[in-house]
Amino acid sequence: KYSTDVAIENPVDPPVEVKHTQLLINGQFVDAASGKSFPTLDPRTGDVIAHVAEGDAEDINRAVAAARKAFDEGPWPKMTAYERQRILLRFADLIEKHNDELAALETWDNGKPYEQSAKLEVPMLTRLMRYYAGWADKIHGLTVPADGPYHVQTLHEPIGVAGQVIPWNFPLLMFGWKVGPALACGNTIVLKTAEQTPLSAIFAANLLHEAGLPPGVLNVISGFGPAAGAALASHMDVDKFAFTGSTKTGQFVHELASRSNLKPVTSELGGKSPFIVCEDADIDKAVELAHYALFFNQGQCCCAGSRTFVHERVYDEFVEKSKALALKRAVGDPFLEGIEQGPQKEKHCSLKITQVSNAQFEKILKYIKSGVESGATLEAGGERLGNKGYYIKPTVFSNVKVFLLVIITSCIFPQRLRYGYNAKDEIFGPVQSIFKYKDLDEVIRRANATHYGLAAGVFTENLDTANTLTRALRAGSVWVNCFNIFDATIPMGGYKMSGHGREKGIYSLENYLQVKAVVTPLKNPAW
Ligand code: TXE
Repeated sequence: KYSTDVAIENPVDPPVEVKHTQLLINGQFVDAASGKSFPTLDPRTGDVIAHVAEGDAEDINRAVAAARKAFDEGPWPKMTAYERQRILLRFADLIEKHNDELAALETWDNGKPYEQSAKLEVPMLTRLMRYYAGWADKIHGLTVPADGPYHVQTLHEPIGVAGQVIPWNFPLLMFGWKVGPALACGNTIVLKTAEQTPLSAIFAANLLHEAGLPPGVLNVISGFGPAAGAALASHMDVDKFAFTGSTKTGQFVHELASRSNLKPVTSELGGKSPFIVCEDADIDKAVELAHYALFFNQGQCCCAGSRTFVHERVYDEFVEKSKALALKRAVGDPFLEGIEQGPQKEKHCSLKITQVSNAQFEKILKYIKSGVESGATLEAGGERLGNKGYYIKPTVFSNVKVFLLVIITSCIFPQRLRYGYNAKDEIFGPVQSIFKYKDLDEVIRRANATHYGLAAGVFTENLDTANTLTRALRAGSVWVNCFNIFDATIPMGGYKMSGHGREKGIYSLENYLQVKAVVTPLKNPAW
C-alpha cells in the first residue's frame, strides 16, 4: 500500500551537494550583515540539510541599493532587448544542463517526488525562461489616434526595482514566475525566498549570473517574512511588489506596500478550489483527475481541487473508487522511483513562531481530527505515516457538510475556529473532501460560497453544462476535463481573496511595465 517503513526509516542519500548558502547581492555571495544563519530541514527526517544566511532589513537595504543602481545607471534596462533575450536563453540552456542537480536540491529541501522535480518542474522552468526570453524584444507601445493636431504614442517602460517574495511549495517555479517577466521587461529585482526552501532559487540565480546577468540585476535574500519580507514590501526604493503566499500575509504586505510608497502589488494567495463531477462524467477518469487535482505535490498547491462536488447519482461509486485510489497511492522517500507522494514540508521547530505562519504538519493533522469530530466519514488515511519525518497518509472524507457543531463549538471556543473542519479553509495537505449535490444551480452556489477564487475543475461530457459552469464559476482558472495545467503561456491568478493580477502568459508583463503617453504637436496636421 504505502512504501515500506524501511524506506522511510532509512532515507537514501540525495544525489547532490549544497553549494550555495549565502545571500546574493550585487553579483556576489555574501553573509548576512548580522552574521546570522538558520537551518533548512530535510522533511524526510527533520534533520538539518544546511545552515543558510539569515537576511534581515539591513541586507534588504543593501540589496535594494544594488538593484536601484543597476536600474538607474544600467546596464540592464539600457541594454538592447536582444541582449537581454540572449542572457535569458543562455540561462534556460544552463537550467537544462543542471536539470538533475536542481531537481535533487528541490526534492531534498521540499520533499516532493524527485521524478516530479526532474521531469516536470525543472523542465517547466526551462520552458518559462525561453517563453519570457521570447517576449524581451516584443514589448512595445502603440500609436494613438487622438483628437486634435498631435502625434501620440505610448512607451512601455520597465517599472524599476521589483521586490518579490515567494513561498515553499514550488520554490523553483515560483522563482521563474516572478523573475521571468520582470527581467524580460528590463526591471531589476530583490527576491526573498521562503525560509523553508532557500536552496534551489539561490542555485538558479547563480546560473543566471553565469549566463551573463550583470551584477545587481537580481539579488536573492534568504530570510524570514517579518524581518526580510516586510522590509522589502515597505521599502521606499522598491517600485513594485509581487507576492505569493497565504491570504493573511498577502493582506499584510498589500498594507505595507500601500502605507510606504503606494507601490503596486500583485499577489497570488490561497484557494479552496471546487472540482465538479457531473452525472454524465466518465467516473473512472473523473476519480483519477479529482485525485490528481488534490494530491499532487502532497496537496500543497494553491489551486488544489480541495472541494470535490459529485452528483448524487454517481456519488457512492465515486467515493468507493476515490478511496481505493488513495489507499493505492505510493507514499515514501521522494528520491525513490515510483513514489507519488513525499513528506509534507515542515519548518524547524524554532522557526514556527513567525507573524502569521503555521506549522504545516500539525495544522493538517488538526484539520483531519476536526473533520472526524465533525461527523464526516473518514474513508482513507487520517494519520501520519511512520514515525520519522512528516509523512501523512492520503486522506479521504465523504459526507462532508458545513456542520452546525463546528459553528457552535467555534462560538463557545473561538480558538477552535481556526482548525474547525468547515471545508472552507485551505488545509494545504493530502486531504480530499467529497460533497454530494443534486443539481447545477445548487453546485454553482456552493462552489462559489468561499472567499477564495483561484481555480475550478469541471468534469462533464456535455458542452452546455461545461459552458454554464465555466461562466458561472468565480475563479481565475477553470479547467474542463483536465486540471493543473500550468503552461507558461496560460495566465494564472485569483478572483476575490485569492489575489490581485495574473502571472504567466502575456498578462504577466503588465505587472512589470509602466505606460508613458508621449504627446507632440503636429506642425502640419493636414498630413
Ligand atoms: O505562508 P506565508 P506559510 C498558504 C497555505 C499554507 C499557509 C501558511 O494554506 O498552509 O499559507 O504557509 C513570507 N511580510 N500558502 O506560513 O507566511 C514568507 O517568508 C512579508 C498558499 O508558508 O504567507 C514566505 O516567503 N513576507 C501559498 C512567504 O511570505 C512575509 C503558498 C509565504 O509565507 C511575512 C504558501 C511578512 N510579515 C502558503 N510573513 C500559495 N498561494 O501557493 C511571511 N512572509
